[in-house]
Amino acid sequence: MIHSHSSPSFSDQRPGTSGLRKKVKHFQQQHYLENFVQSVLNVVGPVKKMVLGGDGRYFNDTAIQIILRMAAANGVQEVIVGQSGILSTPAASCVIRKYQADGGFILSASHNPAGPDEDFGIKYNMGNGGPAPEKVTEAIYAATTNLEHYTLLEADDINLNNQGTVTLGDMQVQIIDAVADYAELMQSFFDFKAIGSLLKSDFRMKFDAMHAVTGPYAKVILEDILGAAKGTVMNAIPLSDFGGGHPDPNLTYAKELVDIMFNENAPDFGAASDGDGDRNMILGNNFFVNPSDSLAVIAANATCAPACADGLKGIARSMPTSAAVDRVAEKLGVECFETPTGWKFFGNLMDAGRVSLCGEESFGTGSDHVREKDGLWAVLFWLNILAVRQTSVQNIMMDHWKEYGRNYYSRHDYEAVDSQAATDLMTHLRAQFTSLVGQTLGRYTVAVCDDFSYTDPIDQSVSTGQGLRILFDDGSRIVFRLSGTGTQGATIRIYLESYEADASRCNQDAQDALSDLIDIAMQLSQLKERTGRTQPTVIT
Ligand code: VG1
Ligand code: CO
Repeated sequence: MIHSHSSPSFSDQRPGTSGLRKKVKHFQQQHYLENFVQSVLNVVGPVKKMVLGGDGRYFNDTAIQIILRMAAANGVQEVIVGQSGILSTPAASCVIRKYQADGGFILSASHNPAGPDEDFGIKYNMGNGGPAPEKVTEAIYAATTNLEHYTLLEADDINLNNQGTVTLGDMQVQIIDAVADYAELMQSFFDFKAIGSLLKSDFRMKFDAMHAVTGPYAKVILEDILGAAKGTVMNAIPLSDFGGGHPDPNLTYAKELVDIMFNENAPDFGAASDGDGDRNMILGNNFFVNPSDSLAVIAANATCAPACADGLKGIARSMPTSAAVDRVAEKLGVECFETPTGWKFFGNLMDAGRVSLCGEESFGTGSDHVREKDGLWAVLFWLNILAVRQTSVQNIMMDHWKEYGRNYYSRHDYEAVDSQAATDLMTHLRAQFTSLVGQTLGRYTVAVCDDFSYTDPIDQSVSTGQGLRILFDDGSRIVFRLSGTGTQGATIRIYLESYEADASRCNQDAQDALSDLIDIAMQLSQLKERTGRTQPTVIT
């Protein structure tokens, strides 16, 4: 029986950079999840066929059953669910596209910790497999603030542990293998024969799944299909609290892997992915590849992968991502786009056939094989390059800098700072913009200061307020942004970049090379005084 419930409507359901993220306890408030889901269905509907899955974090099971009952009450005819309710974000994108669904719900708070006292998240992806664009998320937000009722089918939970088709009211629920379609797509993209030979040679690799969703995907693809040694994938069993960890593949939170890779007897290649499987970190033997450089290396070596044998259509990067890839695009003679932060801004460019490779400095890389960034895909791309070039990760990076010069790059994150202090810091920076232009700070002269805004070249939609930029006349820059994915206080991100053309000066430590810019950023923002912080929480 279908029941209509009145909903109190909520004022805090505006999706951020990637969906709605809140503490689990917040999501557990009566009607909270339902209010959001009904608003989505009202805005994007009618949805006939949809995909549903999540990263397996705490509350995934409960949320899936609620969404299924709501889908059944809202005229959805078929839902494709990953077995046990699991789908990595890139796999969900793959499945939406493959089965030509109208869209899908992805349940994840990505790299944020999980558990009863931690984070949960939900987002809606469109029929192209990509995150809903800003105009849709804004319409959803408007709907959440004045929803009056939602409908739900009264029914028992359904068992999602076995593959097959079951019915819920008039709706079909197809439970699929969460890994198979994605693994097939990877096989069609890369040279599995070459990668397999590499992995079966004396080449050693470690992949850290961080007890999150990529465990089963990595085991099947790396160990079962490609023949990497058993145990190559560590922390492979997904846990609802990610083992108490912070599933963010960076030098701070992927410490276990970092310790293995920065060691005397380190393997040749190390990689990690995040909670929902869309991020990647690439490490060599005692060597870290900055994500912006990783994007540039993939672009420069793209033809190593059979799917890119004919070259790239074009490249896009988010604004804070370093311009290393721009140099590659220029050399290749392809278009290069600079978009705001968040994968939703790449969808139109990919759909229009303008770009085939996209990336963000936040450990996100992907292509038009799906419409999400894709962690394992990036790892396989590196393996494919290593298999073709038969040299080390470090050598590949050094060769790249020799050819293109190096964009020294770092991001400093100050997590969970007081929200008011963070807003005031941004206001303080903005207030200096006019007087800063033309000023010389140490060896840098300010050329432009602005608040980044973007006009989508395909549909002309405009996004403003995407980050404060201080651009120097030699191409160096400092960018300040407030995170749109955190759930506690505010996170201030400072992005620092400078360019070095001289190959003999490309081997410095990034923090040393950027130390003057770091000082300037501290002075201009008064960060220490305003937040009481003396050190970043995470340095990339
Ligand atoms: C962060 C990253 C951004 C990324 C987003 C979602 O956003 O900076 O590049 O697209 O997370 O990634 P923000 O607003 O906190 O800076 V995922 O893997 O969390 O969904
Ligand atoms: Co993620």
